[in-house]
Amino acid sequence: MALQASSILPSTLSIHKEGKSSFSLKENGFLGVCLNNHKSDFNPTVLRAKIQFDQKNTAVGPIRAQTAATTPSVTPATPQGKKTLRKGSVVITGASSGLGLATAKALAETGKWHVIMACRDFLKAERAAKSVGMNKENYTIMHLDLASLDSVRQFVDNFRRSGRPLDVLVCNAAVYLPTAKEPTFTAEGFELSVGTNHLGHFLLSRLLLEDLQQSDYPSKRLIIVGSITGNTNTLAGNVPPKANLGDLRGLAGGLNGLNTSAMIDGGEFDGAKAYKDSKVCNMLTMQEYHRRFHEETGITFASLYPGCIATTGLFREHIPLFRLLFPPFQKYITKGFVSEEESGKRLAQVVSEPSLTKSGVYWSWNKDSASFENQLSQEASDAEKAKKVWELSEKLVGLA
Ligand code: LMG
Ligand code: NDP
Ligand code: PMR
Repeated sequence: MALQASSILPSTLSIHKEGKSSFSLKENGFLGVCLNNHKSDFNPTVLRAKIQFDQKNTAVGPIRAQTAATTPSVTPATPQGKKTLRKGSVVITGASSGLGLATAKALAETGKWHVIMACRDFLKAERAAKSVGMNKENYTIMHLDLASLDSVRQFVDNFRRSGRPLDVLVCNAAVYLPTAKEPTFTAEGFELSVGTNHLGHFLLSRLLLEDLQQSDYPSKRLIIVGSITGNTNTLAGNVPPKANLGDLRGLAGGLNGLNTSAMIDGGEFDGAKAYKDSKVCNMLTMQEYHRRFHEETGITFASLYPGCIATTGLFREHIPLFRLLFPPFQKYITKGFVSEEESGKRLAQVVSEPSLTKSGVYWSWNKDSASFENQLSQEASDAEKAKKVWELSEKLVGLA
């Protein structure tokens, strides 16, 4: 194992074999290893931009007729006089399979959370919730198709009408189209992977920021699932095709593949690259949220790499040979494999652990499944790029 690992790592990289160090080969497989010593230039205090709530759709603006949060977050009177926290209310996109479902299950079974499963396939979600034994009183399924901005807006309306507070939002859903020869598109004509994974979540989270702010829950969080494969400071992020947003000319052009490229960097369509680029957008967006809104709102913004969950539906479009070999490859060779259940526990920690309230963090876990703050690649922590992605995305989803 060690031989294989070292043979594919650059000679400049030194790895501690055993260890106390958080970057030992064993602890991270060779998954979390940084391939350079890039120090993040991320300084929330210096870089924090002026709060600028959107005029049309977010924070400021007319107070909604129906108010969401009515339950006080702390109910003081128990017989013992102990203060008890009310049930938290968490929206998880793509909770009908894989990581989202496992997270929904982990949170629901604590009895401390009501999970709103925001899914494009209602029946599938219902069957999935039942199949993992979730108790009806701990979840609600609501329709959301991230590949349609109308659907995103409809979801927000429906959610508000439900009268539930929003304490945590988890942007988890994603599509991965590694074998597609030609791009496919969302309802608004954006390339499907970036359109779903990034733009759909961008609009959803921007609209729901107001609801998060109105929540009286003690720890409000917005979590956007990232990935190692978007980070080129890791081995996994160096498997071609590599993520690269370039100068964002394709994104600026609307990713429609007509008068402009379907790829963010303006290049030829490549489904695997489009997915990895979308993950870079997810991680940049989380940091931009942190810079713009953390200080003002107290909301915790976080991203994470939950581990390689090689058995999920994410690989449904890949060739059968890949689907067969990928799990044992990750289990026995890279050692980056995690079960769906374990990954769900990890994301559930980011949702609810009192120790994970730091904002602006990209969480990862070591071989003992202990969380640590990981470092993002240069591109995925580029504040200038984050700002540009934010501004271009605002235009594309109709917020600017
Ligand atoms: C692109 O190709 C496609 O073009 C694109 O369409 C999309 O699919 C994209 O990321 C997805 O991939 C990338 C291509 C180039 O990668 C491959 O073709 C790799 C195929 C291998 C798939 C990995 C999973 C299966 C591994 C099988 C292992 C079997 C063992 C299991 C049982 C163990 C029991 C004990 O990728 C590259 O060029 C890779 C270059 C990166 C680094 C160097 C590669 C050396 C790899 C050595 C590591 C370990 C050995 C594993 C064996 C690999 C066999 C192919
Ligand atoms: P799955 O395919 O199992 O889950 C993805 C979920 O997203 C499904 O519930 C799917 O719905 C939903 N979804 C897809 N398109 C839409 C849409 N248009 N509208 C609403 N929901 C949609 O994959 P994973 O659980 O593996 O992926 C979850 C997250 O984890 C993703 O963000 C992925 O990038 C990330 N991740 C995964 C890793 C892995 O190794 N698997 C590693 C690192 C990160 P449906 O059930 O209807 O298809
Ligand atoms: Mg990768 C060093 C360890 C490591 C880890 C943690 C992953 C995670 N991968 C690693 C290594 C390698 N992978 C190596 C050495 C290869 C070449 C053989 C390799 C190949 C590979 C392919 C072809 N890996 C892949 C693919 C995919 O199609 C997956 C992908 O890129 O989807 C975008 C994938 C993944 N590897 C991972 C993880 C987590 C994925 C799933 C992608 C994601 O969810 O972001």
